[in-house]
Amino acid sequence: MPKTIYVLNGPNLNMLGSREPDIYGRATLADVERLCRDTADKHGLRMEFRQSNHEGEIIDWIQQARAENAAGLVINPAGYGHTSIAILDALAALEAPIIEVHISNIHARESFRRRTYVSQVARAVICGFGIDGYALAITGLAGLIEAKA
Ligand code: CA2
Repeated sequence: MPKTIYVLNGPNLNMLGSREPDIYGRATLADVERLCRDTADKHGLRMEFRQSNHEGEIIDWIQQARAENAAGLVINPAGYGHTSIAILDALAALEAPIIEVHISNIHARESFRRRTYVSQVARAVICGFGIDGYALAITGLAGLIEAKA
């Protein structure tokens, strides 16, 4: 049975490709999903790919990942990474490895973007590689999952 990973995306990422191409590039969220699916397939992993503008819905999906014994989780929490203790609490209850991704280099932008609560519980953090960061995150996650098997 293939192992399942979750790839979760926070608020406004549904707008990728439509604005601010200098910061976030021109790829759409559908392009990100395709890249993630190709990468997950390459590693024999099943993938749930989701995006929400609602904090509670993201928390429900993190709890679902836990209930379904997901092998790992990649999250771009977007703005919620900088603000949401509730998402941090949900992630902290997950035993599976968590990889945090940001498309932009959050350390080279406004100072409020430098701190993310999610980083406290992430096994690894990738930022600044554009959407390729998602493929790097899934590849890294696959290595951790294999090492554990
Ligand atoms: O760089 C990232 O991936 C971010 O997580 C993106 C968030 C931002 O709040 C984080 O600090 C860094 C914003 C997502 C909004 O994405 C848009 C993309 C295109 C047009 C409008 C918004």
